[in-house]
Amino acid sequence: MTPREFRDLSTLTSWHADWRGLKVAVLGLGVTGFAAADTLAELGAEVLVISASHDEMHERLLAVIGATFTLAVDQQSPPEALISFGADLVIVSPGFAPHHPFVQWVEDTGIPLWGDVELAWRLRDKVGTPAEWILVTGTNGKTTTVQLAATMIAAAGIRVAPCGNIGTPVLDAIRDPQGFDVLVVELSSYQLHYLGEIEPYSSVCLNIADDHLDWHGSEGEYIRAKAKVYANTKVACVYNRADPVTEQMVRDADVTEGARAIGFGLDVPGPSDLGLVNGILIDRAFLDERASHALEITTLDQLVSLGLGAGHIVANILAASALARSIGVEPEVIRDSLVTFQLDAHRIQPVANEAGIVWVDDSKATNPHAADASLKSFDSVVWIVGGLLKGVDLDDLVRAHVGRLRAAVIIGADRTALRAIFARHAPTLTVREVEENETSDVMASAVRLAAEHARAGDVVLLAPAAASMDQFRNYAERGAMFAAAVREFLGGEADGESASDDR
Ligand code: UMA
Repeated sequence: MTPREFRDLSTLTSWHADWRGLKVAVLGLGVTGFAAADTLAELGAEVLVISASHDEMHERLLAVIGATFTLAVDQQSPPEALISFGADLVIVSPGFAPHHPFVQWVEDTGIPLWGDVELAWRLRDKVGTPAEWILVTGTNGKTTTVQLAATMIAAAGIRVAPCGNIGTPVLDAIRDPQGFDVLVVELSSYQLHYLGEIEPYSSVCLNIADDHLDWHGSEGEYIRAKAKVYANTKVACVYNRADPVTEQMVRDADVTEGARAIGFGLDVPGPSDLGLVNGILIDRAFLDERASHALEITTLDQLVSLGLGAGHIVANILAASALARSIGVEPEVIRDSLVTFQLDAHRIQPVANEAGIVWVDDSKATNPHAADASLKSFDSVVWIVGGLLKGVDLDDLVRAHVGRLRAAVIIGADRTALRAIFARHAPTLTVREVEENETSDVMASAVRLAAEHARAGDVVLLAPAAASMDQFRNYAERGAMFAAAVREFLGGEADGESASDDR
């Protein structure tokens, strides 16, 4: 077979380039796939969208914008529609793993394959001067840090949009009619895997722990993907002093000449760092006399009074401050912006406080690293745990926290592994299980079992260390069902307002 000749895509680096007639296959019809198809159709490309699921609204809209849709429920091999389309380019949604048969076929065939973030980077000059991009990744705390950084930057009067894995595709942000000065882009390891060459203004990898090993195939691949966040950074590569892997990533990164490495952490900062001294959050990076001076951002007392005092949240605030400082936001502006900042729901959120027992929804703790931060915040815990473990091991987590556990309640699919882990590291602990087939009322049963063991002074903590999709639509639904079950169980007396915010 003669190898196919592909169209030269090297000139397609601008919204104003000629994209007309380009044949583009888009894999996936979720928010990413639709944003990609919509953008490319607007640019005059010929678009074919292929996806396993069938969202009627998106499918109808595809017809309106003139794109073609093929439903491919069987994903063992590429559909005929994709093979015969003769694509010049394929845009892949982040949910498609690298070993997915369609992705493999595209790579074997040699068709250029981009993620949506690379496409957005090429098209970022649609409106006025392109925005600077600040990139945020890490195993945990990405969304909170993106929201914090965007809040701090907006408080300085800069037009800024949070986007990416947080929920708004970057392609939607770059097509905003007014345009932005800065985009704070949350990138998942999936998006980073498919990322081509981009030049961020500043970037951070908050932390690294095992997650998504099924998707990436190995820990090494996961870390390699995350490390791409620092490539070509122009101003500040922000890393976590408590996580040497992130520092090594910065050392190994090929950055733009002049970019600086900036550490953040809960300990005393050195020059070029942000950190804590005697309960004060300090910047020793973004001032000329950093060898001898420091700038005060805020105090731990103030953060505690705002409900932002948990260690991992303070670390996120320091990382976000480093990003905001890198773009020139003043420390006082950062401090003031925190006063109105609210953490999203399902992130270590107290939902009830009754008879001395605090019920806390940290459904967002979808991996052991997040559950570790959550468990660390409390002394005596009845722990609701389990779901889809994503190939990740919970041995260390259980071993580390057995001392603070009053009891554990197992939910979700991957229970055999969990049972064995508790037997190994906590043989005397009371471990209860919600029956696996009890899918309609998992949380009602979990709450009832937890209440049997919780005593005054305890926290009943939903921090499952696992993904939710075996029993719930997503972590938000899991958290909402937990909160509803708690209220139901407590007889409708407790509500979010009356909940204690002690962490
Ligand atoms: N699909 C297939 N085959 C596959 C995978 C997906 O056909 O093997 C199809 C589905 O049928 C569906 C579409 O692709 O039609 C879904 O695409 P997607 O899974 O890439 O999801 P999107 O709706 O495009 O949302 C994605 C991110 N989802 C994932 O990475 C799984 C969203 O992050 C992100 O907000 C959005 O892009 C905008 O950037 C969600 C997430 O769970 C919140 N992220 C993971 C995490 O945070 O841990 C990585």
